[in-house]
Amino acid sequence: MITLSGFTLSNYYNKVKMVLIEKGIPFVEERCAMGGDKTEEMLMCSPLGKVPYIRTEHGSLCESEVIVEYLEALHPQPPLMPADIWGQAKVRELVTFVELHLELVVRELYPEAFFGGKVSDGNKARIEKLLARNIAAFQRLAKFGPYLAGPDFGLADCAAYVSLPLVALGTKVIYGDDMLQAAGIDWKSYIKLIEQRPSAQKVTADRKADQAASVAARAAAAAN
Ligand SMILES: N[C@@H](CCC(=O)N[C@@H](CS)C(=O)NCC(=O)O)C(=O)O
Repeated sequence: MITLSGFTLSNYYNKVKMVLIEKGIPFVEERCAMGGDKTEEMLMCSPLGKVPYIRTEHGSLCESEVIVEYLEALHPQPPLMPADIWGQAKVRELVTFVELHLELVVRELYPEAFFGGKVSDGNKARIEKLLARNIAAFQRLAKFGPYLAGPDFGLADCAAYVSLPLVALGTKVIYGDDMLQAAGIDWKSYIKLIEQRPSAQKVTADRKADQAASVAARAAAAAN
């Protein structure tokens, strides 16, 4: 049985969870606290102390894209990658744009956008410029036809479903403008389409439940 470790606020954790559900692979979740101690046991599984990682009968594996490609190879049905090698490469290209050129860039805004921290004005200006360029590039590649890579749902959609809303929300909070929407990317309709899938409904419901529980726990701690 595969154990998925991490927390449901993590987009990368939710991407892997969505793939496990899509493929009907049995798994158990092992929640670790966000910002919790990076124990030696965790670092043995994920040397950068990042989530998600999985534990399997063979050992542990980290990096979400590595994990989902492993799952795809292990359980080819139902396929979340095109059958042809070119199609597979195009999916990887899209995932790289979503994660490396969009999410990883906007991630620098999260401390202020979502966690009550501060991002310097200089960094905000630098990130805005870079994002504008990267969003335009992503727009050239993304098909939305209706799925990210074309007519079939797949791994690119699992990556986009969990990360595009963060790009939109992060930029909206920091710059007052959802940069995806401003560029003409109708990401909300796309997310609605993906949300028809039970896998997306499940990861979102679990994330919201955990968020509500942590808000309640903080309120209770503040009241004491
Ligand atoms: N490239 C990694 C990124 C994972 C990642 O950034 N995870 C975040 C949560 S979304 C994390 O563990 N952050 C904690 C930390 O960096 O200490 C992947 O795809 O798995």
